Amino acid sequence: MANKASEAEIKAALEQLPGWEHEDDGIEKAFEFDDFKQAWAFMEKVAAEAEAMDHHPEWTNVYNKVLIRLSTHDAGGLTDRDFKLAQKVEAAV
Ligand code: HBI
Repeated sequence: MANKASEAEIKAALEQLPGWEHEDDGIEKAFEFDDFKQAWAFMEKVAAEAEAMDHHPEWTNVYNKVLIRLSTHDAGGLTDRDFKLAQKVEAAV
């Protein structure tokens, strides 16, 4: 799926990604950790996966919370790359 995902494809992909929500042209999930050190360790893992994929999250971190938003800017919406990175994010928790 190199092109923008259809609503049906998005729905099917999100069934495999508990907690992720479709917002506008992306998917989002908020993560909470015990402290900043754990949040940062998680972000380091996700950053390495993102760089390896050449696909990068929009994210914010406040102390122990990390909000991640994934969207394929080049395609103007969601693609398989977002769902693949979301799976890697889940594996990094
Ligand atoms: N990351 N989320 C996201 N979406 C993109 O379209 C994207 C990216 N990282 C790199 C990238 N595109 C490159 O293909 C170029 O746009 C530099």
